[in-house]
Amino acid sequence: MSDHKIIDNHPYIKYSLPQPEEKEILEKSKAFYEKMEKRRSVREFSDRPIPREVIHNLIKTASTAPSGAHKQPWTFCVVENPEIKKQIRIAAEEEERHSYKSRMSDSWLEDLKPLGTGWEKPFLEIAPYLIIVFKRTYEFGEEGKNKNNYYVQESVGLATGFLLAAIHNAGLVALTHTPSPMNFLTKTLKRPENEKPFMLIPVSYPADDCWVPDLQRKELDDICVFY
Ligand code: IYR
Repeated sequence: MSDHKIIDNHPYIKYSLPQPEEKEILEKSKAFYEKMEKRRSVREFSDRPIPREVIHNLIKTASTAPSGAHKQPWTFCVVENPEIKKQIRIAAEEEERHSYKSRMSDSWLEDLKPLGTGWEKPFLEIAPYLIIVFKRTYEFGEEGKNKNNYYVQESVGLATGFLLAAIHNAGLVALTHTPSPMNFLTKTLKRPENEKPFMLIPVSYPADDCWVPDLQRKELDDICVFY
């Protein structure tokens, strides 16, 4: 029996994963939950180096996410050059200083107090890698005929989620940083016109003495409804 076939002129391959027993599915789902429950957004990073190959694996994992019409509308820019990190820090802090001092509402600033955030972003120079996720709103076509991608926000959000899970699974830490506005990243990284910055994610080992806010996650009853 072949494991390839053609349907409507398009190639298909047989999809079959090893099918575990129900007991194993229960154990696996619990073990993965318990692992992910330990993931935290971290703001205290270490400058300990990480091999590039790790970053390759993390990004390949992110790119396994589903996307609208399988267009994979993302680019992951990885910054390891200290000069570029410095430029990014200066530009991000410039925007963030404005935001914290005058653009964000009082209630927003109040909501952020338990997280201990502020306009200063030293981690942008400390973490060995900054992964900047760009969304590709369209692709350049021939003769100037550009092609729109679909569900770009959803697709890139999913890929970023996969990336965060992969980082945590590897034993590293990350922060979903969204300096606002983010357009300076397009210029600094000389990205083409069809790409817009989506999120900036420093990746590292946690600092030796690393602290995070004591936050609780919602209970299942508060987030899930069965019908
Ligand atoms: N972008 C700012 C502010 C900020 C906003 C939210 I909503 C957060 O959950 C955390 C921070 C910053 O990165 O500091």
